[in-house]
Amino acid sequence: GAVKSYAAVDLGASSGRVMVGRVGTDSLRLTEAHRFPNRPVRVPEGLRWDILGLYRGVLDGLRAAGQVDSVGIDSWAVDYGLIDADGSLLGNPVHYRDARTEGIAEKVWATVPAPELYASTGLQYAPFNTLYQLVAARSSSQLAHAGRLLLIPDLLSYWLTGEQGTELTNASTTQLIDPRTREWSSDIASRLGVDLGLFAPLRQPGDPAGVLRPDVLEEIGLTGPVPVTAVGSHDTASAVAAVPAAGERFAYICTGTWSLAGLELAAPVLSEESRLANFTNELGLDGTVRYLRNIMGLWLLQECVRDWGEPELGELLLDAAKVPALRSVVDAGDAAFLAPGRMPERIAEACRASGQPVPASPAEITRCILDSLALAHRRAVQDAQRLADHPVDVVYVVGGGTRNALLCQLTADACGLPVVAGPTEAAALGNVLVQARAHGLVGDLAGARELLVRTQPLTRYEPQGDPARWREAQARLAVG
Ligand code: ADP
Ligand code: LRH
Repeated sequence: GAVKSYAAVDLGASSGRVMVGRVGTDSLRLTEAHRFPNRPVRVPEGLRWDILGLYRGVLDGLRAAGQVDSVGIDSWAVDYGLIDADGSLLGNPVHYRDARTEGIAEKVWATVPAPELYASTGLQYAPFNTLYQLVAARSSSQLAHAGRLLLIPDLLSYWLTGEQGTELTNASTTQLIDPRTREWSSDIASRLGVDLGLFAPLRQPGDPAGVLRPDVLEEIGLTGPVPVTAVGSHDTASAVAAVPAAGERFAYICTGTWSLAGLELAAPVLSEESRLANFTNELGLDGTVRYLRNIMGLWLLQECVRDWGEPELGELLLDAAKVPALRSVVDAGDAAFLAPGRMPERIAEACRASGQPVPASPAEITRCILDSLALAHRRAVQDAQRLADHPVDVVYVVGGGTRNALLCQLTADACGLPVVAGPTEAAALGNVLVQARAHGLVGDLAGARELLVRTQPLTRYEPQGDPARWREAQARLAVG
């Protein structure tokens, strides 16, 4: 049958890439057209995304991708650009690791108590949820001059097409969507002084999102019309869509800058117990809910590697594999690790504070990070099953962390479950599959996942070692 080509723009917090997916009725091949670093910039007023640099990377990538049947865009969640009445971007988008949201949650909870906010929006507490960012910016002159707010993928889509929309999966990370109705939560917005009129109309994954503008086509050397298709524009929504699972008895961990660990459910879990366990209910494809916990993820290692002057990752991981297991662990779910800078010292300090041996060498610190991530994966997978009453037999690991065999094996050991690792570029594949579906090339989510199982290389890790060691390590943190 016919093979179609789709460009997937996937912007992660550490790198952006433009991938090309070639999809036929029984084939799926993904190749990288262009990859570029995503390096935020600290200016006097705070930490900002280099959005123009990213847009340049997208254009370069689309040029390298060549003629495609459609383009889809996904990125990290929660952040946005503000647009004025003339259609121009007002300032550089603020980075979710910026300090402006410190202390804001308490202000919000004084108006809408935290339990009520959770019951209405299903989102875990994270200081960077768009809602808190908007409350933090309430009296800023940029917000006063803004006519429109576009989430990052929607902003890039607007620059490429001239059309504005708000894609649903990413909108669900604003904390302004009700996960039961999958519509705006106007009551929460009005009580907190957020003008929902700032948002462009909601779009569903698979909806058309315009065509590349003539000047864009000219700049990247393509012939129009090239449609842009809304995908699961939250990178984690796209990554979960590309979890190569069958049936329902599975957990997933999307590992990259973050580890997002949890379940795919048919309905949100909004219990008080779930809130206290800090599980979120983000919206996925086809009416699904992504019930998961944010874990600091490989950010911890990225920041250490930056501090150490960028040593070769492969060698560092080989050395870490030789360090004895579980000597010291930190709470990889702790928001204390959110801000950039001084990461090796912060990890050492956390070990000292909980009365454990203090890791010193890069190999020891790396080992501590990987053990701690595996431990946090275990806890999230266990808690999610209990809170959602949804047992699993297998854990799927997708994203950049699948290239870290030690992390995958430790995750299997800690969870006491087999881990199936791959695909590495899950978000881009989920992005491509939604485009292919919109054009009738693949069936439902289950059909798309079958295609992944048939076409993508996957690695299986069986659990090894004594699970009691992980229980003991967990107990150290609970005491510390
Ligand atoms: P994001 O989308 O959040 O930017 P990725 O999914 O691209 O993140 O994952 C990036 C992470 O993948 C890196 O921080 C690194 O830890 C891991 N990684 C990338 N390449 C390798 C490699 N060759 N070996 C081991 N780990 C790797
Ligand atoms: C991962 C991710 C995650 C969000 C965070 C802000 O890239 O989208 O799902 O919580 O970035």
